[in-house]
Amino acid sequence: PEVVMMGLGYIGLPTAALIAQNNTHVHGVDINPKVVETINAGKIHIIEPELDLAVANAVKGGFLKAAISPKKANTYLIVVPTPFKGKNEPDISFVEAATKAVLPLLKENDLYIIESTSPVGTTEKMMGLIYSQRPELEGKLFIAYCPERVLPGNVMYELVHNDRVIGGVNQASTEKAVAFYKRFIKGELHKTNARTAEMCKLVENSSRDVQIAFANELSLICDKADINVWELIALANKHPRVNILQPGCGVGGHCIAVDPYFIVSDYPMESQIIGKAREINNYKSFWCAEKVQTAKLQFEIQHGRKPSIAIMGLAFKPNIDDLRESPAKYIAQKVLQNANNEEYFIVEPNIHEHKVFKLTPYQDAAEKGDIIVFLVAHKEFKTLKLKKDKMVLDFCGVLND
Ligand code: SAJ
Repeated sequence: PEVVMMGLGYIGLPTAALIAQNNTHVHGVDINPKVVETINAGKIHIIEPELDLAVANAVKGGFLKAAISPKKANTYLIVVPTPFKGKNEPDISFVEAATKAVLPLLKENDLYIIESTSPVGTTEKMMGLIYSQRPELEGKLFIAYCPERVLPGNVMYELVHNDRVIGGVNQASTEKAVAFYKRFIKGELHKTNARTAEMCKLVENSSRDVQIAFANELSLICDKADINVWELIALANKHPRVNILQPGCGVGGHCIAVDPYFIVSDYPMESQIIGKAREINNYKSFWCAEKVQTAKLQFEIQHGRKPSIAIMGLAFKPNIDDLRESPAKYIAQKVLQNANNEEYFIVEPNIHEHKVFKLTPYQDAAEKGDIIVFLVAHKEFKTLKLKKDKMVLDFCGVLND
């Protein structure tokens, strides 16, 4: 193979398929034998539009093969997860393990690229690790960091068309990495150094988190001030230089709710706003769960009986089936923990079955629930005609569109 892809997850697999589509042999590596088996059968283990066809074609054409260990190649891409450990500390052990696995295979002039979201300094750290084990290669490898910035649900398009930031540990590495990505990517390729590229990825997601926190803070203020926050934001956004995002039931997913901590844990004194934004966005979910509790009591006082409650949406954002790090799921769990013999209907139109939640079709839940709690602005909910006597808690603005 020409390329070894370490990690065949949400980013690694689409990237491997894209490279293979360009008639380049890719050897994909994943520690999970089931994933390897699935891909070699021309199938996929994640849900992403158009990915299934891309992988099926790449495998059928013989350009993509998966295995549990790497092979000799010219270019090595590290695209593995960087989760947390302990108290919001980034854990780069997967990046380290993948690097150790390719270490013995490296030869002069090879290109080694990290794409995984990583704390600042990780690329230099891995360079140190590589050269400590292979001193004869010192200065003879090209080493770079190039983060991805694709939006789940639109990965196959954005992989090709988004601009990319590429930072080498030296000029020659940057140039070599740019030449590599140029073969597959139509977006512009912006050159910088490795540390700036690492920080750039973290800053992009932190910027969005901070902006959402501002919207969420406004939603709390408006709740007290008896002002419709959706109307308020729409009006404020009529200003030519104001562009406020939408409040919701919190921030989820595996990027925006995670990456800011990579800055906060390394620069705790300096990252005041970034840290506070995380707190505000986390608090918003807790606040929503509390609001449901209050609504239940209110209903009981008004009607002299217990309400039934429809929880609308579990995914981490609209129109996807991904529940990872989902604030809606957290709120649903919290509300169910507080259950006191009320009847609950849990809705997630993008999922057929769930091992914990018993799911109800959204129309039934909206019909039967006394209290309707909108957590995710799924498109299905926008067309619902709710009866007048319903008590509605719209935390995601689905009725204000
Ligand atoms: N959200 C709001 N209000 C908004 C927008 C979003 O509450 O106005 C919430 C969503 O409901 C969701 C969370 O924020 O819970 C994150 O959703 P998202 O659509 O903003 O982002 P992700 O996590 O799907 O993808 C992000 C993207 N980053 C940016 O937009 C800066 C994507 O480009 C990155 O590639 C991705 O993170 C990643 O992998 O890092």
